[in-house]
Amino acid sequence: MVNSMFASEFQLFPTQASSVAPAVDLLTLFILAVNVGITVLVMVLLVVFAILFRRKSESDLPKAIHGNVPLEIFWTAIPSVVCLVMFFWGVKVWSEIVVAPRDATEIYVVGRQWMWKLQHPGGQREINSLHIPVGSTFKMIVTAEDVIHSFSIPDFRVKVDAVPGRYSQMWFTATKPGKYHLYCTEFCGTEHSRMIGWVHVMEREDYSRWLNEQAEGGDGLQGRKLFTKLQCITCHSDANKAPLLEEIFRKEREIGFMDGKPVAPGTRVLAAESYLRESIRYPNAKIHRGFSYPSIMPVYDRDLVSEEELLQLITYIRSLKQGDTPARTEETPSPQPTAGGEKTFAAPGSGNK
Ligand code: HEC
Ligand SMILES: [Cu+2]
Repeated sequence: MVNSMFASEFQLFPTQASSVAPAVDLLTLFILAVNVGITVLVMVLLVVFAILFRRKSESDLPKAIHGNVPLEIFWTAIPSVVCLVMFFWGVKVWSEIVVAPRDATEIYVVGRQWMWKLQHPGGQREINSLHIPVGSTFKMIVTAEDVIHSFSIPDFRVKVDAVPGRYSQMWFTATKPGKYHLYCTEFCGTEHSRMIGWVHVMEREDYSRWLNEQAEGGDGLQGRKLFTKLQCITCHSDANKAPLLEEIFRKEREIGFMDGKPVAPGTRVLAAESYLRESIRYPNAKIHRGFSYPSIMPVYDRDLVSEEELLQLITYIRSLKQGDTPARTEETPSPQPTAGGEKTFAAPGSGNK
């Protein structure tokens, strides 16, 4: 909320605008109090002792001391206890911040030089701004297109690194309507300092209005277009060629190969965002059971599919209901059985031309 440099708005602490903010502040204040307390104590004793035990005459020689066990135990035990309190308290607050509640609404965040791109589950997209309603829980799934960035909202006391090739998470529940700063807090190049934006926390009615205004196009739709454009459809519309992707999100998928090696029957992985991402970027990392290694699926690297498009594809796959796979538009090569009995297929366009 601190929007100007006027002294009247000067705040020692940022506004507490999320559900975790009070807990974070309390811990911070505790650590600060301990630090200030110890510093003051040491300084005062320094002066007092310098006066009390100063050398009073030339012949004044201090008594030699060879250790003091009780004293040493005392000054080891007390700081250890204080540090352990900080540690366990820190772990408690940290684990609250890290583990998102299950009912959180997911928002995808992509950082790139030098902007934040955000996508709502309904497909609404924003750049350098985030609109959310007060009182609802949101989970950010954060990644980066190019270099490491860091997504930070100080008034919410949350921050997470945006790392290329990885989905990091964080969550928050905004508690006060208002406008809050959004920063990149990892130096990411010349215009790093401009990689900023606003989080608009709105009353529920305002938020629904905003959502409706924004709902054109949408990510699912973009994803669906890509699904055809990138030829995913040529394989993924026929269960004999490739697994159907209907309703696979957050389901357990049985795999046959991992990193090129066969795995025991019944080995399953959860088809969450990272699995879908990996399946598209590195099809050979895990092969769906019943399909051969290496996968016939092309590697969709960064030149073919940007991080943003990848998220649109994932949004589309998430939304794909039973029987929803669009009809194939192109002829595709037919399956060629191999000696092992497993099916292999030619890549689209390579066999029938
Ligand atoms: C040449 C055919 C082909 C094309 C084109 C293709 N795939 Fe695949 N895909 C497969 C096959 C075969 C598998 C199963 C073997 C494996 O896991 O790699 C697969 C697996 C997957 C999986 C994992 C599914 C699961 O159940 O574990 C996902 C997700 C996926 N593909 C998405 C896509 C997307 C998105 C595209 C387009 C950008 C695409 N595929 C293009 C053939 C294809
Ligand atoms: Cu950045």
